[in-house]
Amino acid sequence: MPQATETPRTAVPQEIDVVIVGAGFGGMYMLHRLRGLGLSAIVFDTAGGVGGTWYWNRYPGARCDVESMQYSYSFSEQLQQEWQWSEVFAGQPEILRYANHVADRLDLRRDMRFETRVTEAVFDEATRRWSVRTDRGDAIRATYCVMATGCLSAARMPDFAGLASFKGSTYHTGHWPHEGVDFSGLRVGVIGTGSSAIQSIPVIAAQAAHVTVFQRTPNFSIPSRNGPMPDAYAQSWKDDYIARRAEARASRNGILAYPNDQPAIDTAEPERSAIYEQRWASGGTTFMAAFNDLIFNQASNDTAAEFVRGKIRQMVKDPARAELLAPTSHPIGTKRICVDTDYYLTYNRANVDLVDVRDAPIEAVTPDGLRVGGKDHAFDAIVFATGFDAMTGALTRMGIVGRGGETLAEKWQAGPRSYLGLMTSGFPNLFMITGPGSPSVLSNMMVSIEQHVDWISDCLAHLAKRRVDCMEPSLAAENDWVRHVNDVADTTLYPRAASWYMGANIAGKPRVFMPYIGGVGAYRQTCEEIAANGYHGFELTGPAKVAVAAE
Ligand code: FAD
Ligand code: N01
Repeated sequence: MPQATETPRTAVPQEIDVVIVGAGFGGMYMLHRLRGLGLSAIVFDTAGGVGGTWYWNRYPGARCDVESMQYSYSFSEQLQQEWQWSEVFAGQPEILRYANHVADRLDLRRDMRFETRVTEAVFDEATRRWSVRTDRGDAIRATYCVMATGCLSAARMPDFAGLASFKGSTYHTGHWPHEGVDFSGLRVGVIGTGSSAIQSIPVIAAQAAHVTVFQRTPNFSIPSRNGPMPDAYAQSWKDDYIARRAEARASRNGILAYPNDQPAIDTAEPERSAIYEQRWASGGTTFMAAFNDLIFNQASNDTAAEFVRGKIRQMVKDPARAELLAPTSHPIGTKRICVDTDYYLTYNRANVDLVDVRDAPIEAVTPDGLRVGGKDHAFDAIVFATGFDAMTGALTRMGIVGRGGETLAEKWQAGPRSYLGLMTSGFPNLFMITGPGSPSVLSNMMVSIEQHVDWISDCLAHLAKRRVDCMEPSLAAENDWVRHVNDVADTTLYPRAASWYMGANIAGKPRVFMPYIGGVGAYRQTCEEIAANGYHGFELTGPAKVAVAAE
């Protein structure tokens, strides 16, 4: 994992309009918009460069599961026309190149400071300013803070006994070495069967001498059907970007999924299976759009789950192994659905083993490998594909202190509370990009990021126009929103899974469904109505101390 170094860098100002934490796609676009408003802003990131997720997650096989033509910025016609994607689903190196291209094109880096962790952000009620400190000794006062810290940026390592004693190498998928890892000739243990594991296992297995996968919960995975980007397909998007982007913004998940507005429960066989077959053949996450009731109705969901289990049984030759890989503990789609290239087929390889750790968990890391159910497994390398303290981890780990000295970690002890996933009461002028309580991880994140950045930018312009410089949601508005987020989640099957959406992957984390499942289109409309209504539910106070050039 790259450490913060003492790289020489341009000095950090002592006073600024906006501090942005995070230089992923959220922080990059936020900086661009703030410049357009004439506000001064600085971005800090622990990483050594831009890209966020795509800077850190360099594990073999890392790639997007939203089509490249859709997983890209839409705010600049020039950008979306000039960039050429080489694959239908872009791999991590290409997405990182894209992020760097955008940073170059918009000249973003001069207002960014890398290898710098924000360690503290404290709101001073007397001056109504945020005091922000970093691990490089920076101390900066800002009117506004924007947390572009990412929903999946706080990597999570299980605290296995004996971890430090292991003689081989350990890797977390979310902090992969930049120079890559050569697994040739090595015995590799992989812990986890989430999206990161499902992408990396086939690639590691093709290189390593032997791979043992430790599976606690099998996941549903759909083939990606990735391939080189057909020129005509890319051009069709470029010719029609305005209309298609608008359609994506108004959709449920920010992706053109061509949803079938027909319930599975009312569809008789063989038509139902034929529809699943079609979706399976075209591949990707849009499988879940095969019918309109899959996330609402258990009996409908069972038909989709059984279809995928049937595919697993067809692909995996050893019937016992196929049963182990076939998920039965949660409705399909209620844990993030995975997308793969040859994942299940990899289990037909002679050099791949699967160990079920559901009932006999991993007991310890030993100097030579892992001990499970009293049995020792020897490895040269262990890959932790064990996920993230999702949605709240980056925020609660930071040392954010609001009114009355209350920390965000304290406020969110029983689960995250926000108004629209954009702000939380008691923490004035602190905005979150894709915060808990917004659609965020349930969507094409590019669509959600752009929507939040645009909303925050318009809001800051509004504050300047109104000559106020302090904004905070009322507790009543926040309570109503939290209730609404929960109510909508409870109409679905999502809360039935022990997922990271529910905080279930972190011991002691409260079980609360964190993202907003009302759909990005409906959510956008709500945000726009609230803004048009004078930012209803927010309290706006104070004299203007910032100047805004343009709206
Ligand atoms: P991030 O990209 O996570 O950036 C946040 C940045 O904040 C990080 O660089 C981090 O270092 C920095 N940071 C956090 N805390 C601090 C601190 N205290 N001090 C300084 N810096 C800090 N989404 C999709 O829509 N489609 C996909 O196919 C998809 N694939 C994914 C694959 C992987 C492997 C992962 C992990 C996530 C994927 N996502 C996907 C979600 C992805 O996180 C978003 O799409 C998007 O990249 C998030 O951008 P962001 O700027 O909000 O956050
Ligand atoms: O993390 P995860 P991830 N012993 O939390 C297991 C996005 N993403 O990095 O399910 C044994 O999903 C854990 O088991 P269980 C996407 O949003 C997208 O894979 O808790 N096992 C699980 O199997 C995704 O959802 C892509 O029982 C242990 C795994 O580790 C999110 O990022 C690619 C364990 C963690 O899975 C996170 O995905 C990659 C233990 N002690 C990521 N602790 C795309 O395809 C944990 N596990 C676009």
